Amino acid sequence: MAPRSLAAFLKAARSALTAPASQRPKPLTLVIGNESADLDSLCSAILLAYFRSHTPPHNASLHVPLCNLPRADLALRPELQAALAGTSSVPKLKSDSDSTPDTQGGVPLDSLITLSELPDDLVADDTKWLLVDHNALTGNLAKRFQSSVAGCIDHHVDEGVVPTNVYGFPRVIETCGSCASLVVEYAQDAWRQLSEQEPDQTTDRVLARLALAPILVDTSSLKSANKTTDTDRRAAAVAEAVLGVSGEGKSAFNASYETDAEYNRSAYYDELSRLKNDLSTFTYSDILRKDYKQWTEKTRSGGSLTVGFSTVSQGLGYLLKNIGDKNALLDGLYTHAKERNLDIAVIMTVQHDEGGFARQLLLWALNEPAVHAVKRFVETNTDKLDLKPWGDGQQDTTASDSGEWHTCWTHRTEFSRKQIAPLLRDAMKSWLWKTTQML
Ligand SMILES: [Mn+2]
Repeated sequence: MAPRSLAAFLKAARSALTAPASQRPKPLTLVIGNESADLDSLCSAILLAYFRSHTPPHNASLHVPLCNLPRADLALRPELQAALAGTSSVPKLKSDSDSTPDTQGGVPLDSLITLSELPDDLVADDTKWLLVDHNALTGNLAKRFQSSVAGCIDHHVDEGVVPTNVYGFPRVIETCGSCASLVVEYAQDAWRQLSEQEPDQTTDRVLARLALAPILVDTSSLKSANKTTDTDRRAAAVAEAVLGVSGEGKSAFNASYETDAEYNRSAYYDELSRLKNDLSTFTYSDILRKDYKQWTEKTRSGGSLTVGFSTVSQGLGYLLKNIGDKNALLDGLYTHAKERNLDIAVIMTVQHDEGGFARQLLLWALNEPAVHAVKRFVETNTDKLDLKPWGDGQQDTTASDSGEWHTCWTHRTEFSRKQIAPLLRDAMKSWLWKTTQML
């Protein structure tokens, strides 16, 4: 049986992954979130790996929760440190060398397992992959391990690549605010049985906070009408029942948990939001890769366009005031795009204070085909998204003279990357398809 404490579980999982090839479990099961490596992805992967490792018959193999980021990028996520702390008191930001678990059962950031620990000699045939918070591997992982994807639990548009009916693996794709809610729903029976057979209130409190962190952040503390679903409410109730907070979910658990006097939903949400939205110590390079996703659309004849989306938890006004001026922003975005060979670079912002809640969309098409695809996106979606030029238009260039184009809009606030990325990818595909027809 896998260790009950989260610290010991993560240690065992790391040992399984980093053991010499001959001693590694075969197949090795990995659970991974999407490449933005946001709270939802990271917490969902840890929770699903933990519960499956403790549930018959899956506990026959220890599941490794893999954070979809290089180790150095953990430091860009203070909100994750808070979610892992197992307590509501302001978390200490521990240094990388300090891996002593604290007495609350929480774990430090550096106890997590990242892409930096993924062995180069690990081959697809010796692995099974369970995806959370996405349903298609991306980038290098897709090239190496796509053939071994066995299941998913996700709340994005189905890309149709996760096989159906792989024995023993879920294939759940449902709309809801947070993927962590789907994980809690999937795992709650296992959690209840575990809590009865091997009671450990300290660990269960850490797990409950890990579940609540993304659920609250992704649904604005269950208050966002267009994001929150019944699944989110039920999952939050289950996790809060574990914290002994009375509510409808208490009946889901027979175990009687003591009330965690330190937990307060709105205080926890406020603290996570504050940490997530405080970008003041970061550079543009940090901010653009903190919550980042990239896709390539291809045609059979060899045409391809790559887009990268950086989601930023503050508005453009905040960035220009606190991080660097317009030239610094455009320089930062250009460097970010060139390092990743992007044809289109996108920044999506969330503005909270100055001028009220709003979202901005900065699009930069870096070459002629990209300009065509972006124009197509704008023509098709201006009404739907209610695109309006942002500010005084000084971020904009004209397309025709330079073979590139950047411009900035505000748009309807109910559209996030989850909706806008598929629309832009459709425009890219449609342009690629049209040019193929012309050849
Ligand atoms: Mn998500």
